[in-house]
Amino acid sequence: MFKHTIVRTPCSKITDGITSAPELGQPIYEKALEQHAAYIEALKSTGVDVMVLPALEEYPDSCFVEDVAVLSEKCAIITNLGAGSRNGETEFIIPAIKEFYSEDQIGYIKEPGTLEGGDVMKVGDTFYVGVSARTNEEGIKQFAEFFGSYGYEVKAVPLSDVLHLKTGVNYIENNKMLVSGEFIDKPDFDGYEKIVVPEDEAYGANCIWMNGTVIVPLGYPAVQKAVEDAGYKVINVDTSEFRKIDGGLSCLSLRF
Ligand code: CIR
Repeated sequence: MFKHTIVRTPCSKITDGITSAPELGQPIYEKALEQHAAYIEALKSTGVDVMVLPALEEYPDSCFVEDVAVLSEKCAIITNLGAGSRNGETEFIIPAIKEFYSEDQIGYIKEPGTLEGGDVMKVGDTFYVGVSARTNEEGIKQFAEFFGSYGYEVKAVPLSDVLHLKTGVNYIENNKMLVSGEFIDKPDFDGYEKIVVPEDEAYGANCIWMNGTVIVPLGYPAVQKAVEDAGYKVINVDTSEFRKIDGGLSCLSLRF
């Protein structure tokens, strides 16, 4: 069960966030703020507290706080972002992490290693880590050394078609996973009960399990039905403005 979450308020420069889909247009800042506020309420309704960090105007993508750290029951790691323009974001998460973890429980990914939290999917005591355009082998090696020393297992999963691992595969507990695109047939996930997300709802694969409830992005009816049929209570949050810059539900928080 999760007790805590950390989020960061979107900044007005969110309009300049990195995107692979410029055809969707720029996010509308005011709407992003409204959607972010609704996201916070959805998190709270699942029984967690929410630490809300202030906007960082110099970093357009800084509301995607999932990428700057990976948190677990026993330890935490501060990442080293593969996206150059986002690189300075990590220093602003450290004080927040230190409120929950002692100095010796915190590790750091260092150059030439890169790793982004969106590439890390926790399944019990196992971490699957995507080898992506943002996360390299050296980053995963450092990650595995650190989390390995706390008894966690780390498995690398190469990916090619999407930004991050969790863009296309998300664990919703009870041995169930939402999978889309290149992850549908990946042998790494053979032992799990796969909920296959149709191609036209691929963005909807990025759902988050929160203490028995699954938060599903608004507007993905096939995903929603599949998650409900799997026995979960569903809450919807509209993420249309974050989608325009490749962000989804998981990217917007750290959950631990
Ligand atoms: C980026 O390209 O870094 C942002 N525009 C989107 C980050 C999404 N984060 C995530 O999937 N964890």
